[in-house]
Amino acid sequence: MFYEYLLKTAKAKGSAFVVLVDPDKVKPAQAVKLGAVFQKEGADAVFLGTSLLMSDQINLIAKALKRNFKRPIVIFPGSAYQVTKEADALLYLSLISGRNANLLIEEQVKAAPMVKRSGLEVIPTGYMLVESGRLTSANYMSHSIPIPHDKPDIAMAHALAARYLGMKLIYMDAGSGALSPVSEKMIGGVAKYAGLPVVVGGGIKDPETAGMKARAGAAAVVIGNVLEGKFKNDIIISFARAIHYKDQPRKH
Ligand code: 1GP
Repeated sequence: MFYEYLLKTAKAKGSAFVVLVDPDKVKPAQAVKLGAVFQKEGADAVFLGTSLLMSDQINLIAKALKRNFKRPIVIFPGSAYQVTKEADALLYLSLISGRNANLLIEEQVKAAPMVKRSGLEVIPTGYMLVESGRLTSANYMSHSIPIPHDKPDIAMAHALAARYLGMKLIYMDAGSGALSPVSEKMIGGVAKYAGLPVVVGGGIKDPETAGMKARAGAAAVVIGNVLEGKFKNDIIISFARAIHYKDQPRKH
């Protein structure tokens, strides 16, 4: 199960390294090759999804990825249209930082029967958008105001409310291509205060920054934009090393 796997991986390696694949930005043949690179260079999971799905190939991409990638493929959906049974699990997101009823509950209602039929593992996830220095697709598409980046208390209260509502995971997202990622102070504050595993993503552009987010207390660090178009082995491996900060090779 993905949830237990995530907790175990974070405990053993420091944090899990997740690659975000936008199903609109790769072709199935390329996804087959990417799966091999992710598998070889130490990605712990793939998140598959986007704010606005333009194509209808999410099934094909999930299928293609799993030809070579043997770790979890998890749907990170922008809407109810992004459910595919080809994946292993689904982040059942509720946009708790917003007050848009559509993304708090309506998309979830539309998706529920489909999700039940899919047999996917469902992870109830409190999804928070955090101000990032620019208008991101996630902000625009969600019609919501992000949490101010320098107000960890607001994020902490949201995360605790999510826990009391029964959610199992917090996703703190500055949005894809964010100018500045979520701060370490906010990550650490939320993880401690809510006592839930925290996934962090959005605008993390280099391994050093990724390592800092991992050490701040993130259970998983998500890297998307910066890898797109250059899914090269050496870049992937340096992100993996930085995020797996507990898992360093022993010195002789
Ligand atoms: C966005 O958290 C993800 O939802 C990843 O963001 O594409 O900026 O890495 P990037």
